[in-house]
Amino acid sequence: MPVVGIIMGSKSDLEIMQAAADILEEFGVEHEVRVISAHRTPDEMNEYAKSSAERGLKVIIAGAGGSAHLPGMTASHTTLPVLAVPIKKNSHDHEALWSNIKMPPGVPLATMPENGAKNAALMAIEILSLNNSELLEGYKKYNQIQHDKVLADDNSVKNA
Ligand code: RP5
Repeated sequence: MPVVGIIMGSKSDLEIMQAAADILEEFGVEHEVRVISAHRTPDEMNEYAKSSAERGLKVIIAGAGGSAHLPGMTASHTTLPVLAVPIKKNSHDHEALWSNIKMPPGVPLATMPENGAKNAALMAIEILSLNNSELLEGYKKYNQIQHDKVLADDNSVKNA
């Protein structure tokens, strides 16, 4: 049964959002991937968000570009934590980021960096780790590997 829902406004967002699925796969976290558009399929978005907790999801990762209403509107319809990934396809585009961080007080949305699908998945793992010691151990190992790689890189650079 999936515990993380990865949703995106368009299949064209998958090239960015795949990084979230890859991380969850690496950690063995069951997840589902869906294309759900706030504007093109608004009823389906409402239904997805409203049924998410009772279906067993614990966290939702929502990516969208442009006016990027999907993450915020999903957050409005569920008590689950929603992690927004503002999709940025062109170097001058920042509207999705602005849209996601401009939530009104009272409706929280955890907004990741632009195209930050990897961090969204890691944050989902942090949330799930609060009640899952095995996952927490895996996450600590992941951080240790990152740490050791920087030390190895430092060694290789300073001794070059
Ligand atoms: C947004 O509009 C989607 O999240 C996507 O980033 C953007 C463009 O969608 P497509 O025209 O590629 O379907 O709703």
